[in-house]
Amino acid sequence: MVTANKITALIIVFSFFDYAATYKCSIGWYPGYRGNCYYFSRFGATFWSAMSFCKTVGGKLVEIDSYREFNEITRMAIKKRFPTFWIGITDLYYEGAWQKATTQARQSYFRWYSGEPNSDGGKENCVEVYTNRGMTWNDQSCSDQNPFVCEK
Ligand SMILES: [Ca+2]
Ligand SMILES: [Ca+2]
Ligand SMILES: [Ca+2]
Repeated sequence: MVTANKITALIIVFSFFDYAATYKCSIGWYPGYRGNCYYFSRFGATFWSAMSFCKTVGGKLVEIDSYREFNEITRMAIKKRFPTFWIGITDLYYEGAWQKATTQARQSYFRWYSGEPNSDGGKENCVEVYTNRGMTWNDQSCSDQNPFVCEK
């Protein structure tokens, strides 16, 4: 029989795991998908500056591994009122071959806005998220300035 004491003990154990998961991330980072920690920049930067910033703080420009991860970080970006933000996906190395910017693994999950990617002007090689257009993606010039999300 499950007693009230056992239930209390279970609640304490689970609260501890919640606490451990929350505080695994350093100050300013949010816990999320598969135990990762996420940082949301308060400033805009080019794609390459965003990459080096994330590296400097011990992470990488966020790489989207699944809809669940994308959905989690985009909802947080919406709360922070980011109109757009960079994610770590590029086709800089080979036009039309989208890969993760840091690990260079092939990107298999996509969520393009209608008509994208269009490589406008033949020089759009980096991916930004439109938070206000159904959380979809656009290929954009890498020298544009956007807020961004780091992951570690
Ligand atoms: Ca990821
Ligand atoms: Ca391109
Ligand atoms: Ca585009």
